[in-house]
Amino acid sequence: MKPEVDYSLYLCTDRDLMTTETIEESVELAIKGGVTVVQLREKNCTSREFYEVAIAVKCITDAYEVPLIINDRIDIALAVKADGVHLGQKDIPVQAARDLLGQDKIVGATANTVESAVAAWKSGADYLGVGDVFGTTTKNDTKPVTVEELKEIRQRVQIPVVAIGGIKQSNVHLLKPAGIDGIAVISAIIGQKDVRGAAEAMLSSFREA
Ligand code: TZP
Ligand code: MG
Repeated sequence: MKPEVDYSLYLCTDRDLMTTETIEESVELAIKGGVTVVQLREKNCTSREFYEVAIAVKCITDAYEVPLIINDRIDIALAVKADGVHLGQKDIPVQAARDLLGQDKIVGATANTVESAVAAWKSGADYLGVGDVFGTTTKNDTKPVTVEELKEIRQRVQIPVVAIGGIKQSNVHLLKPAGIDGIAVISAIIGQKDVRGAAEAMLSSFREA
């Protein structure tokens, strides 16, 4: 069965920015602070390391019954029995991932235009990550998406839409007109000294908005 997912506070990990010894510690603190879904995002490690970190993180997400999504890698998602994968525009197509993973896994897709959002939805994506909404310093090759475009995407697809890119406590309220389902955050949670407190603050800012 595909899990019911609350996308309100979607954490993406980043080992380069983390303030704890291990990713597992950061993930546990973030979940205690209210993170509702975790994406393991590993850009600079071997497949073996990715697999091992995924196993370790899955112990935490399972203990708190929070869904675990693997960025980019269907093989790792299958190997560790994660809840799903997240695919960018340069990763394997949503339909191909669905064929490999089946109906019980979550397939998320990145979109930064109305056209790519509608296409991903029609190909069977379960949710969309849309951004870069506020200008991030965490990822280089992002394309800007305005709050207006975000709102249009939200209205045009019938799957949850999560905004991403430079989202901080101070700008969450600006997303309100878009009516989105959640916010995806890296640095404003993972990069903070008080990971748990940062997650709590982000969740309450999103809920207030
Ligand atoms: N995709 C679009 S922006 C981004 C990704 C992965 C990075 C978001 O990181 P941060 O630190 O929350 O701006
Ligand atoms: Mg990717």
